[in-house]
Amino acid sequence: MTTILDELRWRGLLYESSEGLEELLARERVTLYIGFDPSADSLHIGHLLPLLTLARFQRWGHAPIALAGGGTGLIGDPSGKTQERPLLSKEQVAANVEAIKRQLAQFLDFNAGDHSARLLNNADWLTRLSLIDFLRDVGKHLTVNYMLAKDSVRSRMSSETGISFTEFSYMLLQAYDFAYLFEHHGCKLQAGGSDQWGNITAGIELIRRTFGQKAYGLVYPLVTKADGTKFGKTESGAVWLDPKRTSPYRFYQFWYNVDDADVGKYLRYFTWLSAAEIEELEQITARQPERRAAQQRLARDVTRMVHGETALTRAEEASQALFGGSLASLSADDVADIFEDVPSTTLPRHDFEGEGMALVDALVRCGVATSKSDARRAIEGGGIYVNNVQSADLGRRLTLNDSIGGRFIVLRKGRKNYHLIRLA
Ligand code: 629
Repeated sequence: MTTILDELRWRGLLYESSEGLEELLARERVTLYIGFDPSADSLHIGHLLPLLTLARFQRWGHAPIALAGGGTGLIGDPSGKTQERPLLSKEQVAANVEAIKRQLAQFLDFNAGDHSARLLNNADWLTRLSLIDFLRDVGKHLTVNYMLAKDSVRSRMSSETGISFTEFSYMLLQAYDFAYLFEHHGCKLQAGGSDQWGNITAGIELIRRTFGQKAYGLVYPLVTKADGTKFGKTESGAVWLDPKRTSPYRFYQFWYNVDDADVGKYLRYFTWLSAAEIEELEQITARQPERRAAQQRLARDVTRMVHGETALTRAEEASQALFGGSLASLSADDVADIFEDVPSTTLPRHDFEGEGMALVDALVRCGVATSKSDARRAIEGGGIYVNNVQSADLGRRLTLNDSIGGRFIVLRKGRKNYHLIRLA
């Protein structure tokens, strides 16, 4: 391999790039950037590929800029959107910028000498730009004809709701950013997902018109799923990078559950594994899909990268809980998260105070057993577990000491019939 493009190529991440980019990257270390609009107070897994792209360039000796769109976030990019979006308040955008800045910084090395990362916010220059200057220095260089030909605009021309002048102008702001970073930070390359190609090429055009110089673009494909459904969405919505929005356990589960048909591609996209390591995991998947070796490696590597080693260990322990693993190290919040989808019964806390409640009675009240004699048979047969510990004692009583954080007791009948007691 001679340039990072070879790596992006074998990873399947090279969708489109400017002519001459290969030669440029073979010749010099460049500064490149990717922009992130603060549409929420957290990034989500749709942002992992751009973050990893910056990190991969940095490992090859190039200097990455992560750009928070504190200015562009006030306008809203129409690219890839079928509908006009409501404006966020200025306060909301500012708060979101602060939240995503921390996440952007996490993936990059800010102490790498000449190729150290930089974290910038386009509000610093866009909000200072006067309307007259903008129309003279930016708007004059690109024709409306050129702008109308972009996919992001064209697709909305025929739509019922159309496109506001505000969103229509977005590409000029992104073009101006590129020209600004070119001039002030020596940035010659902008990367992004394929939805950004139109905005990136508008910037290249503006740089050519204003400075008479060449700039470059590079986009990776949109992440797809073999079954045709949308990547990154679960029943509970997006998969966020913020552990308060998506717990590390859910995050881990998301990756562990990807289809066999997708796992090889995702290992190439989202991990640092070599081609040889990925090919080996693909062979294991073909021969013994039930092992889920490739999914486990994917879930481990991505969870570790985003949430760290400690959270990964906890997520793996939590993942074992539904398979009979120990609950000892789990918090009540973990239990709520893991057993969210199992049947549950809410019982008054005071029933568990002091002597507590006979296990036999609890099994009947929760419907785990059909009668007291059924409950006794199950206990004697060794088929009943309290917090995943077998309980073959007919005299067993459940007390607050059995509760996890004073909130839950986990009953299990047989290998995998779980029932959650919620203390209220
Ligand atoms: C100012 C803002 C710039 C350059 C870029 C931008 C943001 C850009 C955008 N990007 C998406 C986002 O913010 O909307 N106009 O969520 C998102 N991006 C990463 C990838 C993307 C893209 O952050 O480029 O393709 C997702 O993979 O959709 O000067």
